[in-house]
Amino acid sequence: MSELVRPYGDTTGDGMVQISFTLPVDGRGESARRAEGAAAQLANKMGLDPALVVHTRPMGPDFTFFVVYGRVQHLVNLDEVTVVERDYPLLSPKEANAAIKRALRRRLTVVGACIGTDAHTVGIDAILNIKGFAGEKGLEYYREVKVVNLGAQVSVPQLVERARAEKADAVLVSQVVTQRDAHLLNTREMSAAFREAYPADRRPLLVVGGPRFDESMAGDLGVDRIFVRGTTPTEVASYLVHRLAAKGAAA
Ligand code: B12
Repeated sequence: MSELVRPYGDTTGDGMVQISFTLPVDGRGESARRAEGAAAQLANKMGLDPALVVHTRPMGPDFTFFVVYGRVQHLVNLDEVTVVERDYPLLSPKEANAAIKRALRRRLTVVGACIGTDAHTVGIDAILNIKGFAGEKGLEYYREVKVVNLGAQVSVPQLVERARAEKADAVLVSQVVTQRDAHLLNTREMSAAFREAYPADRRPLLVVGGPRFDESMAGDLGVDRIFVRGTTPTEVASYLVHRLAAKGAAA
């Protein structure tokens, strides 16, 4: 039997949800009621019934931000939920270092960057910098990992060139800004450039990360793995060891 659940607001299974959005309408003074009517209409069309406009905030004369609370009839079938499972074991830094030493007999080189115009370096630094994230040390802490962190706003040609110069085993790219699908466009450009620049069996492992990626899109974007919000350095190090140490051992 499939497992069905409904959203919950006041009482279990009441179907209540809260959404927020902006409309290009004037929400000030005399125009406020019409703006709220517009928000309620949109929410109704999205299937919220009743739809209660609980917050309205005009932003200048041209835009208004709304929060709407309302009931949906939809059910969630938990049996139909698909997620990308972690298919490798989590290793401590000591275990990861030992596996790299055993399999590669040299240090594993990682080149990281934020590409395009993206200047959000906190995410990639959380993974790479020694101070790490969520109580875990970053990859710089790993004795057998050489980290080259190129920082922000790196162009794809610069990234490819540096990856070649460093003989990178893995290239780690961060994309936080998603406006006009910049994260998808930049990632596709990056993966195409690496495919162009390297023979298939010599290409470094391509890893991208950022809070708004869909983990299931790796194949579509031409990368080996996508990491999303909340990723910790241990997960990334363990994945790299899993992929690269296995490859090194086979070579
Ligand atoms: C800090 C910040 C800034 C700082 C960045 C400073 C810096 N050195 O990084 C400054 C002030 C410079 C900034 C500027 C801008 N920002 Co800003 N910024 C933020 C903010 C508040 C936090 C981001 C952050 O640091 N998160 C913490 C880190 C740890 O989380 P993370 O990035 O998700 O990383 C984790 C995972 O995603 C993953 N991960 C990330 N990258 C990678 C890479 C790899 C390889 C791996 C394995 C994992 C991984 O691991 C990390 C740890 O778990 C967010 C809003 C928010 N609350 O998220 C907006 C936000 C990202 N910014 C935004 C915007 C719009 C901008 C500007 C365009 C604003 C403007 N008009 O000027 C500019 C753009 C500048 C540019 N050229 O990129 C928007 C983006 C909207 C969108 N849809 O794209 C956001 C969402 C705010 C918003 N709600 O509007 N910003």
